[in-house]
Amino acid sequence: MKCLCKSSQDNGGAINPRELEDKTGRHPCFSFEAHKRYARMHLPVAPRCNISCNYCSRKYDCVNESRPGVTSEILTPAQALQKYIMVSKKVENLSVVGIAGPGDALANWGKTRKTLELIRGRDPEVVFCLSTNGLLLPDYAGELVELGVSHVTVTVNCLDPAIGQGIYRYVDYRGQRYEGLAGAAILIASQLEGINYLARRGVLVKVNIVMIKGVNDFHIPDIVKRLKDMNVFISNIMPLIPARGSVFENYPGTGVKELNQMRAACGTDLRQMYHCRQCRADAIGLLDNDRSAEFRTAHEDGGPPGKGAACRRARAV
Ligand code: CLF
Ligand code: SF4
Repeated sequence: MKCLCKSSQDNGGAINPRELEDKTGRHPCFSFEAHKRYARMHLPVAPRCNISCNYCSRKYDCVNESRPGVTSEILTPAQALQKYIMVSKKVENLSVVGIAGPGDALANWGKTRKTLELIRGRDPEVVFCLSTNGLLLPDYAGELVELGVSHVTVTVNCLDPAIGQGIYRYVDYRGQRYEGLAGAAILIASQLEGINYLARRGVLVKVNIVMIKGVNDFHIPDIVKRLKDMNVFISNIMPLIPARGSVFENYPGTGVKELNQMRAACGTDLRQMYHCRQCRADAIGLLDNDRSAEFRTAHEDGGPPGKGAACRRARAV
């Protein structure tokens, strides 16, 4: 594991502030205006996950960043490059390439890094975006900056391990499985360390929070205040969508009204995202017009959900 203590002091990383502003104006998730005009493409190269969220069903994409109930193809980095080349010729205003599962982008670091390297070799301009549960951010945040990843989303559902033990079943870390308080404490500490580092290096950080009634909803304003202090750019409070087969499958989902009330309350502290579409890990196009079905390839090597060796639980932006 790389220590981030020293390098986290500087803000002069690979990302130039003016360039970042320009990129954000073309990022459909970080800018409300941009979402009407600019398209993003997710590359599903990351099937494995290293934690177990109670709202996740491994049969579906990661609920943190993707919509439950839809499956994704899994691509190798070389296939991802080919797909990017093809899609970039056909989708107008494609400005962002994102890695959002279907598992955790950093739990599949070799594939994620290779994919970004291959695409950067072909396109020096496209904006790189990545979503993660944050467990391995202290390990890879420095490399993300070096690779030119300018926008990162981390799902942070709580700051208190006592709450986290009700949200996470286990955390696999450094070859060991941690449950309960211990697992939640490791995850939360990693998330905060990683976010701090990225924000100090000029990366724009979005934090997704899954709002779960009676579990973490009362705690969300405190999370958002802490995020503000850490210079997080925007928070995206998302509804719990009880997924069949997940621990929370019989929990009440979060209604639009209560969700928007929470967003409005937290909006006094931090910019809020209202236009998230909880998209798929292989989404392509404008947020309001997913064109992924047009581009699904015949060479997928992942097989249908639940049948591959790799975990398809993909969600957590
Ligand atoms: Fe993808 Fe996420 Fe980047 Fe956007 S999605 S990795 S930040 S490019 Fe966007 Fe989709 Fe909502 Fe995510 S609408 S689920 S917030
Ligand atoms: Fe959590 Fe996403 Fe991993 Fe599922 S895939 S356990 S939602 S981080």
